[in-house]
Amino acid sequence: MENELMKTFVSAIAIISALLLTPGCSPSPKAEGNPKQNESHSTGHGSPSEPTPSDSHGGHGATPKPTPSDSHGGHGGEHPSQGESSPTTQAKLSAPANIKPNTAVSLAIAIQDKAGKPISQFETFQEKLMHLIVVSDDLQVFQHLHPTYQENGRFEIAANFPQPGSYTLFSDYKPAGQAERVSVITTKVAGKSPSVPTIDLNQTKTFGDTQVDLTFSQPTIKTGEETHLVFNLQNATDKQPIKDLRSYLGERGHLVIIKQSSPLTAADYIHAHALKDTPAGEVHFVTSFPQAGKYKLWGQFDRAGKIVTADFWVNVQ
Ligand SMILES: [Cu+2]
Repeated sequence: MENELMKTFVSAIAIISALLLTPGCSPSPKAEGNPKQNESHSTGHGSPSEPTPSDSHGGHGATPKPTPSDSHGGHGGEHPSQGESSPTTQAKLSAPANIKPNTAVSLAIAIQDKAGKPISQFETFQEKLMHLIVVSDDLQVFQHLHPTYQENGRFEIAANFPQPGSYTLFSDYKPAGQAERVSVITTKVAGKSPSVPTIDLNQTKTFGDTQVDLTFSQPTIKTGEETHLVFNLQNATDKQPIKDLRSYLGERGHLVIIKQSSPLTAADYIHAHALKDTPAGEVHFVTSFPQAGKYKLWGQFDRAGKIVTADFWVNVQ
């Protein structure tokens, strides 16, 4: 079955496009090319593009091991290792032409320079060569995958899209000797997307055996302000701090934040790193939010080998 699917790659390029980006460094980070190239896969929501931030981008990688005094997650140009003037890589997705919900599909992602030449050397960061965050455009579906590197710039991964509608894939990688990049690719899954559920701003939720309380350093989060986010993890049953937290991809936890937006772009994506040396059962992150709006957060933690994904919404003013 996989082979069959692979064969369809040739005729079935789901999209393209890609961009960029070195946070904060691109003269026009929002990418040329997206909307029109994706036209045939557009969502049908007909939403006009939002104005996009030209000056800041979800923060990556400049400082992989933030310390408590380190404002990370970064926005706004404090990226010492990201001074490239032309962040010019792109990701191209090959996927079956007609993806059905809840069906395994093989995806291939080709990383190229702007001229279409494969980039073939990558560096490992957070234990992987590529981190792929897949979200449905309504932000209800979230997956964190690690495609396998083949050769010649090509990564492969088996995916499964649980609901119909449009999806955005944030591929996060680090070409050898260069800054971490995030390229955005999109695809569409056959069928009508479910209606958008209401946004739940509750800060205490239970995920399986784990109750998670999310607290922020400020009562009201404002655009551009450094914000501490604390995930307090307890056993759902006895409300005691969990004692089985393990390192996940080299850190106490991972946090992906995406701004509700249409279309989603790399500027809407923030990957924050956990602070070290925080109390048992607590995982802390520091970031800032580049624009006002609604953001969805997914904190991921390893409890004795099992990944807990804790999602929340937050309003930023
Ligand atoms: Cu990852």
